[in-house]
Amino acid sequence: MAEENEETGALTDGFHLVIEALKLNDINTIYNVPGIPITDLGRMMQAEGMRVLSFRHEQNAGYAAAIAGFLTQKPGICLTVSAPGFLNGLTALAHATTNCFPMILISGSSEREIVDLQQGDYEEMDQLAIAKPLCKAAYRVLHAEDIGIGIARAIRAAVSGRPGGVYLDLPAKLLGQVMDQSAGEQSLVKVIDAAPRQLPAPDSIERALNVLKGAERPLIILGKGAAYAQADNAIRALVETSGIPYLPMSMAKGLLPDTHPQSAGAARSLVLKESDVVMLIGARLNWLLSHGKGKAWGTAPKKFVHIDIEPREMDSNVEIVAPVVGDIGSCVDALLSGMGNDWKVPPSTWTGAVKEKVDSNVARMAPRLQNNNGPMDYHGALGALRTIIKERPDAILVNEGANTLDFARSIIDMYQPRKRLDVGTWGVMGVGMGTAIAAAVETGKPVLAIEGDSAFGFSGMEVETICRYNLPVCVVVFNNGGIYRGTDENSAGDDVATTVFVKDARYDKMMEAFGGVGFNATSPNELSQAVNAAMDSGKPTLVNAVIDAEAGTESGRIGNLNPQSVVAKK
Ligand code: OXT
Ligand code: ADP
Ligand code: MG
Repeated sequence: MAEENEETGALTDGFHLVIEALKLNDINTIYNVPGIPITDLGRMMQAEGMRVLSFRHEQNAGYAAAIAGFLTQKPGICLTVSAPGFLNGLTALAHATTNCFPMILISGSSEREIVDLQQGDYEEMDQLAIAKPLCKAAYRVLHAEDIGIGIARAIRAAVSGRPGGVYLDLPAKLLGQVMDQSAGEQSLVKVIDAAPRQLPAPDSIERALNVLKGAERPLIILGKGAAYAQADNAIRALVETSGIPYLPMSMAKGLLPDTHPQSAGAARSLVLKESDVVMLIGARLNWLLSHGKGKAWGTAPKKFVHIDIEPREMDSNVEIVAPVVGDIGSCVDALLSGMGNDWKVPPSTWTGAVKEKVDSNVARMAPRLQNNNGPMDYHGALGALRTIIKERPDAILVNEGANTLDFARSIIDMYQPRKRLDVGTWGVMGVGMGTAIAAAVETGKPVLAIEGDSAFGFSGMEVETICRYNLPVCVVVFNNGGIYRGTDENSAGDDVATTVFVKDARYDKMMEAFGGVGFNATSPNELSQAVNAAMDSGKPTLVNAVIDAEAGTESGRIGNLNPQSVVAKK
């Protein structure tokens, strides 16, 4: 606490003001890697009752903070040292911004006077300038009396409007700056209504309802913005009252249970092609939706209704005939009340055709999920894990990889909102362990992380972190010996092919090295037993799932994005 000084009265300093400003705004969890100049800040935070989780690499701490923001609607905080630590955290900050997750990267920095004259300070870098293009806002605080306002600005910038990443630069000198304690207390700011509701204009609602009324083959697409908004009951009511089939984007799965009769998840191609009116709720028409045009969308003319908090998202790729700008909760409420009691559900020729396609795709997949082959294929292994999630619907599923991601997305049904956390808008590998750790810390729920062996390698060292904090995380590494497959060969030399890893690797031993539980599973039955035991015990566990090295395909479901050389391959 503040030191007593007989002449000037009680004093405080930058360290304490940062801590008090965060606590005043209900921010109590920090994801960090210690070092100069923030080691003592972490220690003091812990001493003041905050939860400070130390990672092995800032990128993983950053991914943890990003997903914490998605899960809680409060900015997740990642705390790093200067230059290299800051840069390690920056990928996650950019990822948070890209995915519209609220996060604040707080980094210590070197002496401004030396940095600006480029005189070679310890870890010298103009961090503010570097962060700026990669986040929503970037601030630097130079005076202790501005810490309160700086943190308030960072919080509001992260969560208001379209959420995103914010950078906050805290020079080393600032932390040690001293000021009068009561003036310090008065300088702190409690952010009131950090993400104010944004009501849609009534005429935009009327316009949207008119477009929907004229539809013969309407479709709702729910994106992760809808999951973030935590307007779960209203969204469900809108879908059910409208009678419109809906397609969940990956992280919106479970907003309504995937087994819901209106889910068109298993008829994706059909509904994109055949629909005539599409209402997007918290989903962008980016690459994941083929930009709203082209082959995936068929030749039938489309009209788009778009609900989003960010006005500039409208017409980003195609014309939006009914833009509805506002927060999803308010927009969905307004649409619902505008529908009234005499809303006409879509023709059964449309809903029946969608249902028929869903049923036939589900039935076609079902027998493949039953196989008990060893080594496992994706369907057998994921069939076993699908049952586990069905029986434990409140567990959180973390998922990354290529084939491991794409097969898991369509095979594993989700039943509750915000339970599926994955690679997001960039398809980034490496989010796995940070995401799993934050999911366990923020929700207290058991976590099942289904990881390609390549994907896992990006953050694998964090199994030590999982063991250190004894988190209820079960990691299943889909070990097919490589990126996409383990079978590529290099015909030109002794090095193995670029996509291939050490054969018969035992990732389970990594977890054992830190006191967790390791299993090697060679069949779906073994996998099921091992994962059930892990989920029952809540002990940190890693299951090495031996997958047929030939089972995957290049880049999973997005192989079409690979450029093709015009010169034949050797
Ligand atoms: O309707 P149709 O007939 O089309 O059928 C669809 C659905 O209707 C149907 N379906 C169902 N059928 C039956 N039952 C049910 N329940 C059901 N549900 C759905 O199934 C099909 C498919 O449905 P889906 O998936 O919804 O539809 P589709 O067409 O695939 O959707 C399109 C997309 C684009 C929305 C979707 O594919 C998608 O979301 N894709 C995301 C892809 C992605 O992000 N991939 C990750 C990146 S790949 C690559 O970049 C990798 N790298 C490079 C790298 C990266 N990424 N990052 C960094 C930091 N460095 C490098 C690397 C290194 S992946 C990778 C590692 C890979 O190796 P691993 O070892 O980790 O993994 P393995 O591959 O396993 O070895
Ligand atoms: P997905 O990848 O699932 O399709 P995207 O990340 O592309 O989802 O889209 C999420 C969208 O949700 C963003 O355009 C973002 O502005 C929007 N969004 C996030 N939170 C809210 C909210 N509370 N109200 C309205 N829109 C939101
Ligand atoms: Mg693999």
